[in-house]
Amino acid sequence: EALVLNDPEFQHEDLNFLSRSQRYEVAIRKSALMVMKLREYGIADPDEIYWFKRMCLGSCVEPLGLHFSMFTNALQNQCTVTQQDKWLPLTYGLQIIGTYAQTEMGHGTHLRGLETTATYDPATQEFILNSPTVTSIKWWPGGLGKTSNYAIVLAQLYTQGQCKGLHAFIVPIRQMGTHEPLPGITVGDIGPKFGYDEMDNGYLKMDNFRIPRENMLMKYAKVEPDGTYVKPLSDKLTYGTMVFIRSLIVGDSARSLCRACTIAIRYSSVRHQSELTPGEPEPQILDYQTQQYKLFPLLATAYAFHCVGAYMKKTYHRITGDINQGNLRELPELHALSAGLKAFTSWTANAGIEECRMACGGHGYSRCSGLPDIYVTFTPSCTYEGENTVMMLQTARFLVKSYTQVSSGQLVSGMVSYLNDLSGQRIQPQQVAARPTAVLINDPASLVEAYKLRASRLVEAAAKNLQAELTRRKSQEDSWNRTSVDLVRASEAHCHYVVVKLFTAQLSEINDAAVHAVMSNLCLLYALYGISKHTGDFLQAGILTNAQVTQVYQRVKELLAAIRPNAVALVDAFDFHDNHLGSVLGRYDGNIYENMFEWAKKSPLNKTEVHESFHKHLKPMQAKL
Ligand SMILES: Cc1cc2nc3c(=O)[nH]c(=O)nc-3n(C[C@H](O)[C@H](O)[C@H](O)COP(=O)(O)OP(=O)(O)OC[C@H]3O[C@@H](n4cnc5c(N)ncnc54)[C@H](O)[C@@H]3O)c2cc1C
Ligand SMILES: *[C@@H]1O[C@H](CO)[C@@H](O)[C@H](O)[C@H]1NC(C)=O
Ligand SMILES: CC(=O)N[C@H]1CO[C@H](CO)[C@@H](O)[C@@H]1O
Repeated sequence: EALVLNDPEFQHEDLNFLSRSQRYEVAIRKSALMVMKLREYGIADPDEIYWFKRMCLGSCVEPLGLHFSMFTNALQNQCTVTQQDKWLPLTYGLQIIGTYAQTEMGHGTHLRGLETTATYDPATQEFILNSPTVTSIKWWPGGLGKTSNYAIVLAQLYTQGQCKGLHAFIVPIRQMGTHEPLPGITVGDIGPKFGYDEMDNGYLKMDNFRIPRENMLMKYAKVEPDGTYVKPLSDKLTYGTMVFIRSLIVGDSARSLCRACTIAIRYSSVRHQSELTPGEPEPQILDYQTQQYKLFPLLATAYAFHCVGAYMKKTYHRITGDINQGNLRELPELHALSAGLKAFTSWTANAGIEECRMACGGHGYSRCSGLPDIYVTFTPSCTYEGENTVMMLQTARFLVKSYTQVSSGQLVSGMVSYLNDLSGQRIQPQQVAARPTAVLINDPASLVEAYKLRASRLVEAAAKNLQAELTRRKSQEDSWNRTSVDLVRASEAHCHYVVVKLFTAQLSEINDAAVHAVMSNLCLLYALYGISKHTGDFLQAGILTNAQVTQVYQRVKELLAAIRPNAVALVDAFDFHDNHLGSVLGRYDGNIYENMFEWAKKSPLNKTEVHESFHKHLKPMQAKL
């Protein structure tokens, strides 16, 4: 942080008063500078690169982001050694700036529906790339519009008259040196979006554009010079990159929610409004119970997701380690876990950021709060790298499969091992309901049990509904569609259980008694608040009694009061530098009002005392009426 903060070349700029084109330029300038500084300082550790980047770019979205992530990753993982020797040095040296062009105007989720073609011509040993329809135009890839000179293009491979499905090709799109689009290539920016102003998400249309045979990424599948197609040994491994990025999104969800909570909680301790007792001074808005009820469960969620993000990262590295040793046993679980938790955490964080914004009243709507920016930058995480509903359904597929295994007498392992208890009636919801309420609402371990029972009930219900649809002699696909609402619900319950479990497990790693007490309250609040929002599930399955639910509501309110004295310290502990937070409302020093006024003065509308439109339009109107 200090390297960037003390560097005059990285002077913090407020993007809010700039046009899209200017914002793009700022982001490119910072990215270029960042790349040079990384080299200069010799920063190579991935975590250090991550934090250095975040500081350099501030709240900018990184137009080179796809180059460093998906593009480089695809080359590293899907190229032969010869191809790596050719492309990687150019990529590391940024002579090649690349992006990952998969999505088309007509298809994103459904990869088999992609229409771009790569037809092999043995006469010249080239692939001919075409975008045959409007809907086949590549649409959305980050950095494609203006920044990149290369793209990994996903296209349907045709050779010897047969379609061999989707394959990846490395495609030059702009001339080295001049950066002019190559003949046969139409490329540009897709226009303004909900956010991502600095990012040139782009379009790409290819007309009989020829690339050498060697530009197909051939580590797994191959096309020989005569056009013979060689199948990949296993197609399971090509998921690697996606799983990696999804596991990172879990950590991003935590960080974005941490930022939003920092702003809303700090502001709520500075803002005074209304009165509780007539004649008394206005209280801090953080001292209204309803305000605490909005913000503290989110604070608890931010801490919970922080644990989950760390767990995902660790698990990814452990299981990919095994995979590299040839052990694929845990790959399905890793896939299901990363898909489900990506969706669960990003949906929750997305809604939470907006809740934080509204909790800041009118000033939350100003861009000076930083909250609109956090929201629009974060919200596409719910869509890209696997649309969330689709992700939840993938997790559900794994859950149903595990349930079926258990039903047929097999045991399952890992996070779904609770399903083992479903066979032989070993599950008894009464066990939780029978616990003294005073124990239940103060004991995270009992609450983990309750969430576990809820998940197993909902997985079972979804699996049984699916079975019932199937026995009505519907097709597999039709039955799946007609059960998908239940399936998503089951996945959500499973993920919720995983989060409560991981957060609870984290408590035992805290040695300091005072910290332990505070974190226990947060963990209890997370678990109890979740129950209070899903009471139907817990009552319907007989996991909790009516009386217990009443106690849960009561305990949630007590916890709000218990957390209040530490609330500001708990967000300060996230340790966001003011430059990184980019929020007048969330300033560390709390000097909000003076700085809001200074901020507003920077508005370009204030350049002149009288705006020209007064003379052009208002004055003539006044004269005429
Ligand atoms: C900011 C941003 C950056 C992006 N960057 C890139 C990039 O760099 N490279 C790239 O290639 N792409 C990129 N994309 C595209 C992104 O990957 C896709 O938008 C994403 O995969 C979702 O696909 P889609 O748009 O086809 O949504 P759709 O699939 O059309 O989703 C629309 C709705 O249909 C539902 N739906 C779809 N299929 C099913 C199903 N099987 N079952 C139930 N419901 C279903 C979804 O749940 C959703 O509600 C980016 C997108 C954004 C917004
Ligand atoms: C999927 O299910 C819904 C709701 O039951 C139904 O309206 C729809 O027609 C089904 N879709 C297909 C493609 O069968
Ligand atoms: C950008 C700009 O010129 N801002 C001006 C807006 O108006 C205030 C006075 O109200 C000036 O101080 C700012 O410089």
